[in-house]
Amino acid sequence: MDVTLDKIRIELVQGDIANQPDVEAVVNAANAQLRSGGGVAGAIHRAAGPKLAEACKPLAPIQPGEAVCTEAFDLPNDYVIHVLGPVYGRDEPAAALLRSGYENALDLAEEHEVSSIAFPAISTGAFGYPMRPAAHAALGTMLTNAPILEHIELVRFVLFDAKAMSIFEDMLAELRDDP
Ligand code: AR6
Repeated sequence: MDVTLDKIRIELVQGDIANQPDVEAVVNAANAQLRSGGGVAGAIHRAAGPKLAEACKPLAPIQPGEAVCTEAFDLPNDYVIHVLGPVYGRDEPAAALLRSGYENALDLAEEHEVSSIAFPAISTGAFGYPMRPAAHAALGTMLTNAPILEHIELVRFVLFDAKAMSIFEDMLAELRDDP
């Protein structure tokens, strides 16, 4: 599914965030120490190689809602933007922190004059954020920011399974019709 809003194309695809060769920046659902781990962070660090962990070391730790940018090393992208999402039920206010994470990633991408960026569904795995409100925060932040983006033309959400994909599709349709 894709939708164009204020000249920004929003794409929803099912797949692997570590295998998106046609976007300039990929977003990592990071941990505070910016180390490898399970889920997205594991896939990104494995594909990028050990230099990514080295590049991350001096930037850690980060706080929920923050984002930092590194090179992408062996990944087929130019940049990795590492976002620490909120742990659901612990880091509050959860929705505002999740939105800040997405917004800070967009700001960094704009600073680096990136035209295409791919996001995973931040916080919805190990951090336990329910998919529907997470999709609302993720897509809502894109819709709010679309009019002020200068360089970004494509925002892709890479969803891991069919359930997440269908929740994001429903949410995008809802927000498009009634922003
Ligand atoms: N590509 C796209 N989406 C994926 C992939 C992938 N390769 N792998 C998992 N997902 P998570 P979080 C989905 O746990 O909740 C890590 O261990 C997954 O199904 O990666 O922000 C870090 O080290 C889920 O919907 O991120 C942190 O400690 C979503 O991506 C912690 O987990 C996010 O799952 C971060 O937790």
